[in-house]
Amino acid sequence: MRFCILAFYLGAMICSAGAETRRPNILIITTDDQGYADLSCMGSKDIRTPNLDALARRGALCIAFYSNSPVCSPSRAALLTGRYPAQTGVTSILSSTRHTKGLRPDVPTMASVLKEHGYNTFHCGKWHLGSAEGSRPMDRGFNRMFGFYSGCIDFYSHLYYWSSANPTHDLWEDGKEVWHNGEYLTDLITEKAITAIEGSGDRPFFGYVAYNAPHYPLHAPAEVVEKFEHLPAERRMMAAMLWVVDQGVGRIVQRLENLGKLENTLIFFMSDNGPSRESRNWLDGNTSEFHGGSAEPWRGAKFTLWEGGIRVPAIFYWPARIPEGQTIEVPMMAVDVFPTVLAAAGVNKVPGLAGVNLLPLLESGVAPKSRDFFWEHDGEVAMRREEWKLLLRKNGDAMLVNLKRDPGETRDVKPENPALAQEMKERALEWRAAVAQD
Ligand SMILES: [Ca+2]
Repeated sequence: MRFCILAFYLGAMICSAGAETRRPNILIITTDDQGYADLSCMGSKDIRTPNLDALARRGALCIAFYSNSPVCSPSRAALLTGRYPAQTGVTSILSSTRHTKGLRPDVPTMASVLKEHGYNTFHCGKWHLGSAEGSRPMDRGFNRMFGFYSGCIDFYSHLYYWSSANPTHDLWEDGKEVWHNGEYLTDLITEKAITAIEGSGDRPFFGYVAYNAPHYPLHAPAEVVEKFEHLPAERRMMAAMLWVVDQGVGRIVQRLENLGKLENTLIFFMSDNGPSRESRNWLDGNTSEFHGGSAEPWRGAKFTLWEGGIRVPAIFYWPARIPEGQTIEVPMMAVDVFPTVLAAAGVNKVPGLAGVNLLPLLESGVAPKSRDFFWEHDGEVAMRREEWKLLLRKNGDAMLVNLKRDPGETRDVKPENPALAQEMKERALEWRAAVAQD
């Protein structure tokens, strides 16, 4: 009898360990203000991203992937909660004092849900979803964290000193302020991410690695800048910063492989919004628009609802499940990542999510049912339905474009399609009213 009981428990332990090893690790990697065309696998001739290119080659490169906002905080809010920004309490760029509140407390995050289901969770890098106590990563489901709460910091001193705010030192580890004067932020983020992965042991992990590059200030190590000396000034620093990010991704992937974890790790990569045209990217006091980042072939950039502001590079990679060598043109968006991750982890659906599970598409080419996509930014609204896109200005003016025939969004075809324009306008306004009430 004793043997039978022992055998039963041993069997249960083996089953449970087996189930545990089958649950994938989840690693989300983001960059900040990296343009649609600013990876070599997206066509860049001067920016070199061999490690991200390798992930794209061995997984799925998504060429119609949308951020849910053209600016940092609401984009990240949507990614981490699976809801449209208006449903999270974060609809614009958050300020960066230590009293700034962020995500609505009642909204679960990917981290809080996966933590409840036994995942080790960690965040490294930029947060920008609230700096006040109660809003920080460890208040929102992360077991561990290393990084900063504000929108950007100096890459070497880790001070926030932008806009009208007074300088604020902004570097934290597991909720405590830490100092790493002179250490390059991108490398620190990589190192801490690797440490967190190593510390996750046998439990599956959920990691959110949010690089701040290539967001201003444009800083990179001198030896890396030298590699890109042949490029024009506005391109040189961007290429150098992205090179260090890419090397970091390569180091993380290599470590996962060495630990035997790579095969069953779902890696998702995206930029949070389009390239910045802000003059503060310059390093020479220039006050003209900055064109160091590229959203080609799209119109617009960060802060706009043109494709260039919201259409971003994205990659899904999971050797165990996602076939390699895919380039996917089906439109998808950041709020789809949460339901996709839940499906991958075998966790029941969370109520209130705005997106869909993309695994059937990624694994076997079964596209989600046709659906409408919506954005809202600074009083403007945009909607995409199939190849049609409607932009509603603050003053009520509408523009309808056909993305298939006019990818550069240059020609208003509302006069030829008045009924469709009216229907889409009504639907977009209904959507705006509905998410504002959630
Ligand atoms: Ca950004």
